[in-house]
Amino acid sequence: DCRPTAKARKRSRSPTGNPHLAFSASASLTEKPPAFQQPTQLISFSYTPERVLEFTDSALRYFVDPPRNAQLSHAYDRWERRPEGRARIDGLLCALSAARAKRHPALLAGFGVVAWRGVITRILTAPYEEREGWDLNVMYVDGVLYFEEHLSEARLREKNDIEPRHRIQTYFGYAFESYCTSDSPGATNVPQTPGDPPGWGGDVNTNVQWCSVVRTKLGDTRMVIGGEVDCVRGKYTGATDTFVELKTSLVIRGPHDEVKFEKKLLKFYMQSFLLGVPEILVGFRTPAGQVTTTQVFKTVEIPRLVRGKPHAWDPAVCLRWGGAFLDFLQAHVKGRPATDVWRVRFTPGTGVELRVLDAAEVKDVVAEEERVGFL
Ligand code: 0WD
Ligand code: CA
Repeated sequence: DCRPTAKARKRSRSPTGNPHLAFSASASLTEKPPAFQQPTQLISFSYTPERVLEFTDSALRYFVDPPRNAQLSHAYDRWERRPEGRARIDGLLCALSAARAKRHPALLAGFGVVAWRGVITRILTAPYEEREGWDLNVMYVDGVLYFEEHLSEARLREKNDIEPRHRIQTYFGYAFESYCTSDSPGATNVPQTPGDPPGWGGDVNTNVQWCSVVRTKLGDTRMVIGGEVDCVRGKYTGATDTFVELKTSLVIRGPHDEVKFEKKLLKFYMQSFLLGVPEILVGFRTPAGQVTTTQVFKTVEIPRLVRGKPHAWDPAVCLRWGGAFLDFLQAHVKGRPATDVWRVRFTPGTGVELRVLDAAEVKDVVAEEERVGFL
């Protein structure tokens, strides 16, 4: 049992007096990590080009082999870009009520956590995160923890004002998705606009997304997790076993790059593992955005690739931390009014701190929610 004892919790107050969970509290390496149950899909949905959520698979894409030496800067000037906002949980909640109406209610009972996959990825990879801190809003209603990313106004501005040099790198990832997917199974991509290169799957509109909502379990905690799925291989059956995640990464030129890539694999691994995505295709690109090679990674085999190396990571550490994190939250929010909104702040290398938001801060959260609508 890696839960901190009541005594340990009392001791682990930060200088601010807020409850605090340090990595060291979940660090016992001999303990068996909590089990993670194979995810099964509850429902899927699509965001249209106008960013309208609909319960169809209109945004579902099918995998095709990308052309050789694909150029990822293509059609950058035609990118329909969604402004950076906060990833609100509304869409997921909407999908959850649709699933409730459609599916057997027993499938949806007894949940302890509802969150977007990206949030759970951040939580589980925190023990290895060296640079980027994050904040979450947490609500606890009828025994369920709802997590939502919180970006400060400053972080939001930062994300919207990113340098063109960095913005195009983000675009490279979307362009790779265009080359690797088509809108019907088995179809090859036929260029639509004069000047499009062979295999171009259509211009990038980042409003469009296909999302899958799954049920799973970490230790004793049942979870509902939603996330974007890039495409499926072959036919779509409603199971997660044909899902494919697409990534781009800089070509590996030496041992230093290799270490960087292998550290990055933790995020690739965890992100795909959480939705039950079995396969990740990485396009290795030059700094100017030309794909030189592609490589398929089987998600379950990734941890073995880094095992024993000096910069190795271990998924067991992440799961143990995840279990301790959920226990910590539940211990502190249980019995408190459902109207309370909590803020979790993660500091790299240290751990997390929990505090309850004051009335003005809660008002801000609600106002943001109304301003941004579905994201
Ligand atoms: O607007 C925002 N700040 C964010 C919105 C941040 C993170 C997610 N989201 C949205 C997603 O668009 C989706 O509708 O929340 C929903 C759930 O996403 P998720 O699957 O939980 O997100 P995550 O695992 O963090 O990222 C999955 C994909 C990314 O793929 P790569 O291969 O880069 O990991 O979602 C996309 C991206 O394609 N994505 C975004 N698209 C537009 N704006 C953003 C963003 N800020 N973040 C991730
Ligand atoms: Ca992707």
